[in-house]
Amino acid sequence: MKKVLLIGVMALLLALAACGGGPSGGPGAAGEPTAAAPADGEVQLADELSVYNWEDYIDEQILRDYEERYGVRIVYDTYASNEDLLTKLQAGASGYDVIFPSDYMVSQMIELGLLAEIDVSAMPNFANIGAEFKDPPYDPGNRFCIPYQWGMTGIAYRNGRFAEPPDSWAYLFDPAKLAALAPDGINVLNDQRELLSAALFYLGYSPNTTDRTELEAARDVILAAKPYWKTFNSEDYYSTLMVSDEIVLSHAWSGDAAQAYWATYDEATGEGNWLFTVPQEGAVRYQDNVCIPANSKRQATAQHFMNYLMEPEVAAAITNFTFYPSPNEAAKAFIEPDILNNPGIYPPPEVRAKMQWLTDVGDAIFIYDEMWTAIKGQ
Ligand code: N2P
Repeated sequence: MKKVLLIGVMALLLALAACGGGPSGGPGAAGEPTAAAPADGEVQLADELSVYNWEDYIDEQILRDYEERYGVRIVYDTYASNEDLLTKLQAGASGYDVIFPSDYMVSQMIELGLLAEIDVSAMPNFANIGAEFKDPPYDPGNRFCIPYQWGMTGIAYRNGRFAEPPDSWAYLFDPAKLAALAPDGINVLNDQRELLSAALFYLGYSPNTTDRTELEAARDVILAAKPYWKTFNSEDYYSTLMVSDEIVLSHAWSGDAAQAYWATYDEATGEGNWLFTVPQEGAVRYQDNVCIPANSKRQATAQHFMNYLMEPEVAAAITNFTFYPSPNEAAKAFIEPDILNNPGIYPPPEVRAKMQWLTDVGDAIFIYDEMWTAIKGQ
């Protein structure tokens, strides 16, 4: 006991000594070393890098490997939605060096001057990214971001509970269907663009509409269905609601649904408890990205880390853990064949054809915000 205490005191003293007496610690405190200019093609790495990602979106061992290889300590934190990320960045000195916004949010952030320019020509592993994922409309020329992973939004449902796959948004919005399901539990994503777009698809409108009347109709469909929903959760729903059998149906991101499938996989039956379907009315397809906030003080280290994420084995390890498809062509050789051949993870062309990207809706975002406040407030 005494020994433990003593070690504790010593650690505290060492920590204080390291602080040098001044205010320190926390992300963003120290920048990159500037004293000695790095040799050609080499980067002087900072001691620390602050990485801010979606919940359950990387195997944290990948971060530990980077720390070990390069001696950079990674401070890791997670968020639940693009809007939460935006709010953090807009609040000013977040201290984050690496962030993972989706397509439409990248455009919004570029517009708001929140992202630092990157230089993909200084990232040799950018060559591993498939042509289809480069130079996206939301970031022409990849001036700000590299693609990370992509996926689909649809409906996850309990295996054995439905006679037919619930492949319509009616399973989230039609009170006639909801009455029978509600006692067993329904979850929706706590995400304004995602939930409004599900209602917009259901009504036959564009998920990127800027028309107030259409958005009000989507809001009303959501408000009518809300009493039947148990939870709004896009953060840990796969583990706390799906795997633990608290619900039978969830508005879901494809990889999270696949994680629930494998977490409940039963060797004896050869099946998991959760399946995933893309509603026939259409659904969102997203591409998430790796970018650097404009006020990051460790941009060279952040770029070095981004290049690491695009190593074929690293990108494959990310997909093998998250079950989201990788835009990294060279990673395919290292991705589990069960994942590559799973149409719920890598959708076939006819499913892809039904899917749309969310785009920046410009000033109409204020109408979206207003609808969301009405939805969450009641
Ligand atoms: C993973 C979150 C996926 C991000 N839990 C959806 N854009």
